[in-house]
Amino acid sequence: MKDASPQAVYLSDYTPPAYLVDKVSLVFRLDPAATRVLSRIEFRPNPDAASGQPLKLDGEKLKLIGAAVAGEALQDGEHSLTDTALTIPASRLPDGPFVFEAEVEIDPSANTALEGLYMSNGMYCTQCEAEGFRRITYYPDRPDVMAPFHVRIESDMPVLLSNGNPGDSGDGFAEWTDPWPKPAYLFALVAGDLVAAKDSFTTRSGTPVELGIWVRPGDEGKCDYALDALKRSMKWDEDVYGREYDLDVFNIVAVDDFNMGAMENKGLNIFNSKYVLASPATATDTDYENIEGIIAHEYFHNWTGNRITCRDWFQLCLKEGLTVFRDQQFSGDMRSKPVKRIQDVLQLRARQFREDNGPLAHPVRPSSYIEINNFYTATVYEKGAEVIGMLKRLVGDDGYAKALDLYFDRHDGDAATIEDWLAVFQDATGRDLSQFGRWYTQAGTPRVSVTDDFKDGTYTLHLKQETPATPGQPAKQPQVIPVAVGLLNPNGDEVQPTTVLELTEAEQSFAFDGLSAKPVPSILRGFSAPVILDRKTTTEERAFLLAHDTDPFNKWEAGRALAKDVLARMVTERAAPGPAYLNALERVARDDTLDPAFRALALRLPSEDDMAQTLFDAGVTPDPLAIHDAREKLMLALAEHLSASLPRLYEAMNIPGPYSPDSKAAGCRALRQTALAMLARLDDGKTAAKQFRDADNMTEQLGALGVLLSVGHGQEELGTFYRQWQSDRLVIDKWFALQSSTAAPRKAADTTLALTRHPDFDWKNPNRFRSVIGGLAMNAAGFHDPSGASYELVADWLIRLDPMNPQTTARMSTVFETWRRYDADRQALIRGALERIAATPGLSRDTTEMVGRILGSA
Ligand code: 0A1
Ligand code: ZN
Repeated sequence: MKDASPQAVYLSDYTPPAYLVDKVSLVFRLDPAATRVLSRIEFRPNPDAASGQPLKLDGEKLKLIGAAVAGEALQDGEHSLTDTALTIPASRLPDGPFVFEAEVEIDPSANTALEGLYMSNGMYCTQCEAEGFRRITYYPDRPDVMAPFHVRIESDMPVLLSNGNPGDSGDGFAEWTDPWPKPAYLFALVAGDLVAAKDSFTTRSGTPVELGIWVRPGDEGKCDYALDALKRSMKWDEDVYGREYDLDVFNIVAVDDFNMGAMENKGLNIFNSKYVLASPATATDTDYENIEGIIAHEYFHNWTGNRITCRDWFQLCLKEGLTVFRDQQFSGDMRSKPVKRIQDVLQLRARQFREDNGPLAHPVRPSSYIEINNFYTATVYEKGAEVIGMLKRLVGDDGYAKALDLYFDRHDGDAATIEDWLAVFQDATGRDLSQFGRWYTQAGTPRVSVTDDFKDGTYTLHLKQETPATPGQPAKQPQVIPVAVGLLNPNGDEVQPTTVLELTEAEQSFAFDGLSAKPVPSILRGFSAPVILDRKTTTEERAFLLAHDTDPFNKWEAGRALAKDVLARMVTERAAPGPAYLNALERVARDDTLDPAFRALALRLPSEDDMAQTLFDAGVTPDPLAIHDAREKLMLALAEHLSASLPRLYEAMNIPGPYSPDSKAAGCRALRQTALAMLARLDDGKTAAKQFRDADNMTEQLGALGVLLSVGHGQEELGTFYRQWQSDRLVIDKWFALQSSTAAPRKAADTTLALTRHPDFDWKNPNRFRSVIGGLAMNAAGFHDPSGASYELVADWLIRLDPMNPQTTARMSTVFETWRRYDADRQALIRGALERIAATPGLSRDTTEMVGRILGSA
């Protein structure tokens, strides 16, 4: 890990592998500190590569016991060994196919990075994406080398799992065969004292599949929802994409120590337990929603990622953008499409726009990287999904369906590229996508500015696009931007239903004629492109769209824009919130024809971070404390304005009967929670305290506790909560996160410091670390406290975690990515913290790259 001068890898340097693999056989003799891995790999020269090349196998942190080529042991001098590779010269290799065998020793118990084979709570598990397999044995660890795997696990652990279908098993061993050629990053092995929640699914062609969710004994009662989500995902992929599952078993394992959300290993998905385990008493509605989405995401990877994988890691969005797009479609179908779209856009703006407008901006398909693990980003995932949504809009639903069928037909079993993907769309639809391809190569969020005029019954929209410079990309070309537009008459009727304008030039005008009055435009309906829309407009027009727009996304967007205008004026001019906004929101709150989940979203105020970015974009240096205070005041003003209807709303959203995680019930609870937060401003938390006492589910218990803390109460309840849930790791994560993320701005650093001294602060567990340290960073005003205490605390902990777990440290360093938004004093403090991290001796390649890019020096 401790490379002195990390080297960048470039897309333009891609060369095909010198050798392909026909078959892999692995034997694992598991031992916590000295696991032996015996490999037998059938190689053959790649006909598409230059001949006579050496065999270069990746390998890190491996102790080589012995190796042989074509049955003959390698002698000293017949190979070269470095910290990262084993190389055998061509002269030592037979012409044509040959077998390579090796035995290595690894130490899973010392593996705190959670890449490769490691231990979590006494169980063995693996994480091989992106380049973890090289920590298991010597192998061409690159996604364009695909092979069938046979695995034998020898261990006295009761449950032994790997990819594919089960084979022989007996006392102390189990064998698995995966018939589908796969890259090494999809390899997985699990061994432990586990129990399964089981079910089955019959594919539409009649093949039964055994489903198992493997958890620690005691947790088997918390798998029902995940199992149900899995079966719904399997059915949905058959119905919507025509994709069937292709093995006899599908297993999921929940592990407590995991760097990311989950991993799509072939036939053996490994999940962060947070995205599997749920019961009404311990999981919130958001947890249930995340579980459904992530189970679907990993399952959908079976086709988009596993059957068709990426040629190289630059093509990561090929599998991730498409799979996110598919899981978003699925969740929209399972729940409410408009609500899902709004949630996805909120996420996109909070994570991807933030990234795209700062020092870490990079294209959906980057062209170079130092550490690939640093590119599992919102841009690759979420913007990658938006790009696919735009493609679908441009070619239409039928064109999209045809293109996807062609993609699966043409590329099944391939390691493909974005060029392959676009060629499929061109061939299936006849559309030239050369300009569209810029969405993959240009970083930055395009700004689309709009002006309009109306003359002689013709309404004209003038659109202009501009993408700001991003690191390494000073000048940008115009992109193809689908702008979905509808027009409303001043009386509120729609005169022009949604039509998609294709903005391809830097400036372009679009006319609509035959109109009797100047219409009100509803632009970028459904958020038809990931751009920032810039249009001077009035409060009245926004209130009009909030009341009348037929497009649910833009209806919500109008309310959002109103709130941002109000908040911006409260911050910059100390203006009081005006009646236009308060009355508009009152109408939403009282409109029982609207979906409660939609109303909850419409009543929710923009986050403090969102406001900071909005002000910064408008040329104002954001003061996080002023934003926090303004937001609190606006909340109070709203509460006072709605005071007559809040108790009724709170009661009306109380659904009788036992808790159910379905989206309708969750929507009611979300609106009830919004009402509770406002009520607390009026009754000093009385209703919230009662809800906390009476709650029979985690959504309401945690919701009440959060509200109590936000109005300066809840200390006693924090204790009660802790005592009740002390033995449930996932619930205690919430307990930690709530405190660091909601602490009063000036107390946030101290509160977090105290939490880090709590006996349950197991900082080596990524979930716990993220709860406490990540929670502080989410507390915008507390994180940016002018003393700099929070910056220092976060830096201290990143420095401490880095040698243990570079991946999680590097990801967490992005909390500093927005530093250039702030005033000179804060910038100096953050720079100091970042430089201190950068200067840490032996800092990992992961964190070195991230901190360097954030500082602008890499
Ligand atoms: N492919 C997984 C995400 C993932 C990526 C990297 C990991 O470790 C470095 C782990 C998981 C997904 O998209 O769900
Ligand atoms: Zn994924």
